Amino acid sequence: RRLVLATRNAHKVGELRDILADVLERTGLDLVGVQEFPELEDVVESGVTFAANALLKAHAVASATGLPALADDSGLAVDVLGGSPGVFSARWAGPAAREAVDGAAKDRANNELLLAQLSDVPDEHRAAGFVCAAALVLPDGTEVVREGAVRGVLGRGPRGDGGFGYDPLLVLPDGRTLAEYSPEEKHAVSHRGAAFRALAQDVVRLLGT
Ligand code: ITT
Repeated sequence: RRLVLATRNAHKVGELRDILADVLERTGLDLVGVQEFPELEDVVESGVTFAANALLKAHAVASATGLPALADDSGLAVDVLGGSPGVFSARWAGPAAREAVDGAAKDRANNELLLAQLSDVPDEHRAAGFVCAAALVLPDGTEVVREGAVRGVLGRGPRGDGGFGYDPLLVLPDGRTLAEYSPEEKHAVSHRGAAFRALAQDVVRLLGT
């Protein structure tokens, strides 16, 4: 039995294969990517919350494929910016991010813009966190969303080579950025780890044999 992962972000695919490894083994479900369905169209992420966008993506893929679908909508919320970039995290640098030739260049453009916007913000006001909404939608329309979050402070420059996106900027309480964590360490504390470990129980309840 197949479960479709409704994301085009290769980093999310890699992280979710790790985070969901146990539940996939337990249920015998086979996680397949959206690239196996070339007819699928891109979903317009018009929601104003992570949960709304995760549901939009999962519903689109579940109804187009007739298979249960999982989606992740996530981003960085900066306190002093009132929660921005939020649902706009992937495209915060706008044209600069769009013109970037690869994902890493796009991440760099987003990170540089955010650091420039916060250059005058003192250390005590640099609190921020990642948020993830994890959605499961079945072809009959049944839907579940679970959320997870991780908090830290934004550094003044990137540090570390792991992870993706804004990971090199978010300094956790132990003084390391998420990009300085191993994948296993990141999943243990991350917004995505928390959201999908919670959703894994719904996968077992709704799709387990
Ligand atoms: P899909 O919609 O296809 O899943 P996307 O990358 O466009 O891919 P989002 O709209 O959810 O996904 O945007 C997520 C962005 O938030 C992502 O591109 C990063 O900039 C940031 N982000 C999310 N999770 C992150 C993480 O674990 N570490 C660093 N940055 C993260």
